Amino acid sequence: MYAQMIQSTGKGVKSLDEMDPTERAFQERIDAGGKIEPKDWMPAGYRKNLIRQIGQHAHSEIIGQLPEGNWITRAPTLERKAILLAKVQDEAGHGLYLYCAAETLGITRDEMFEALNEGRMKYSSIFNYPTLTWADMGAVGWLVDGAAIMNQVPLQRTSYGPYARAMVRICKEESFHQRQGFDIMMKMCAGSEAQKRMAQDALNRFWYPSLMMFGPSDAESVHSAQSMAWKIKMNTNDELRQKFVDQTVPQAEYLGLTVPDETIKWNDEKGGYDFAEPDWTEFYDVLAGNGPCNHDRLETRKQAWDDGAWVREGMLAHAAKKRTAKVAAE
Ligand code: BYC
Repeated sequence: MYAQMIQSTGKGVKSLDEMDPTERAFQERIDAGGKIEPKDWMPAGYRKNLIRQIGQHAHSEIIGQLPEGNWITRAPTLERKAILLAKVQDEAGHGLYLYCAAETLGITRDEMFEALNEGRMKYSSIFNYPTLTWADMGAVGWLVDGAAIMNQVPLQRTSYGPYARAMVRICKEESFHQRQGFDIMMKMCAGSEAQKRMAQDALNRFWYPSLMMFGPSDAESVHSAQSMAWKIKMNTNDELRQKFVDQTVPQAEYLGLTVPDETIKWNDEKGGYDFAEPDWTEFYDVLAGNGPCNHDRLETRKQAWDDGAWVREGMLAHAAKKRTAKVAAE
């Protein structure tokens, strides 16, 4: 059933006049800034689209631990190791809040994991790129968490209550993550020539994949129109990408690094930078499973799922035993 639920929602958005009275009341409540709670009536498409987006978001947090977890044992100092460990643990927590938020919509965590492992649910394209040097930990914090914040701060106002509330805590933690990444970049850029070259190389490799995190251009976005009407998304993909570029270019200048886009130029008229689009063929290729790390990431997740089977079975057996004991005592 949920395999069908997580398929795409079409682009067509009904006007108020085309809605039946229940749908219309629902839409008017959203338009007035009201929150939708788990037991409220909601259109099937709203539920389906939310499960898709929150589920994908949760999976991204969990898979997002892998490229950074890879560096915990190799962090250059004990302090950096402790900070990175805390950050990776935060990502696990974000995944768990988000799975809980999705569960309030009637899908189980097991169903979501199954859909991820079978490739029926996505996770952010960014995590299919490798983290090759310590500077990549800086670039991931600065750019990837920076992009995440840009996308997630508005989601604190999303119409679905459990999702909006989960985003409040997540955003606080993401701000710390972004700062620690920028701090690594500052240290590397103030270090030796070799360290500065590593920082530049990390920016070169993570710039375009970070721009891709915001999704396809608005013209190609399948879900934006309906998601914005329902306030599942608060901004379009291109709006957020533009804001991210405008925020990040001065930060790169501050670091003394060069954004790998020769066309980047401040545009007075629009009050933002003109910049080159990412290679969308590469984006769709990564989404299709052909990025440098897709195979590795999924295999690691499946292995973790299989390795954890004994824990799940043990906990279920324990819960069943407790239930039986409670019934016997009544
Ligand atoms: N990667 O109609 P569109 C983090 C898919 S976690 C993969 O524009 P939508 C972090 C999209 O799903 C960051 N797939 O979609 C964690 C759709 O396919 P389906 C995750 C992508 O949903 C640990 C199709 O392309 N953040 O930051 O309106 C450590 C058409 O796209 C991507 C969230 O998930 C992508 N980049 O907009 C550090 C935030 N882009 O589902 C950091 C919540 C698009 O029809 N999510 N697709 O098969 C969102 O805001 C929106 O879902 C998106 C995409 C902006 C990502």
